[in-house]
Amino acid sequence: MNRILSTSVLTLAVLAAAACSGSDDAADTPPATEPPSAVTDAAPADGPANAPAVGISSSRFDPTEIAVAVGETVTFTNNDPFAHTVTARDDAAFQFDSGNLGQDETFDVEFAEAGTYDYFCQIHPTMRATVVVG
Ligand SMILES: [Cu+2]
Repeated sequence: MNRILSTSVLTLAVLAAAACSGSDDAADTPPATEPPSAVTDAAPADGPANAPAVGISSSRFDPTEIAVAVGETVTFTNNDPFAHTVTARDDAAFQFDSGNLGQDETFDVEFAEAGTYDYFCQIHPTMRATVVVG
């Protein structure tokens, strides 16, 4: 009785070893090569000319500082549903004033000389920003 049982156990052990050796082959399979990475850095189509522009949204000039070359024209656009101005005056090196700009109205200023030009909104004097030319 004991002898028969131990023979059966040995047989099972041999079968198990054979099964293990079969699965070893699968482990040796080289990893799949990675697919070529997709090109994801394509730049979006260029918008209209790369002209310097400042938007006005939520009572803020955006950007609050913009750098342009001498002779460039900056276009200011009011995106708020209420009026703002784009104003530099009094002791400013270069004075300009848009007057009240309604929603979606624009105001262009050509900066012909190098310098740093601070401007503000007359209606909301805490709105301030700067154009750096040069
Ligand atoms: Cu304003």
